[in-house]
Amino acid sequence: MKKTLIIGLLVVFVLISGCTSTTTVTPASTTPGPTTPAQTSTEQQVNIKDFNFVPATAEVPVGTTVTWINDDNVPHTVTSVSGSFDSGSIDAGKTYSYKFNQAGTFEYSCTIHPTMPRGKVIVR
Ligand SMILES: [Cu+2]
Repeated sequence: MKKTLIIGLLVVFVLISGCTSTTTVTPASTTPGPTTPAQTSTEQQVNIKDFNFVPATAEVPVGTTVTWINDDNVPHTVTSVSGSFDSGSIDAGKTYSYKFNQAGTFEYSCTIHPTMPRGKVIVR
């Protein structure tokens, strides 16, 4: 009587330990995957407010889409000094987006208001 109980307990114990051991034997693939900075599509917002580009200088990673939002009640333009992009007239409340696929420093101005301080996008 007592022997069978002990055997039964042993069986149960073996079963439990067997179960736990199988669950813990999960192939631990601890090979640290190479952190490849894949082409991330980030976004940056620049507001045009009170005849200013805010922020005046935006630093972004390559592949970033910059969206300018005209918060003034007059039209503005976002015109690259080097000629790589030109929004044309952005009406009040409207936006213009441009994706920067190359590293570099891109200065831009508003052709409607030449006295407006220039803006700059630094792509890294
Ligand atoms: Cu303007």
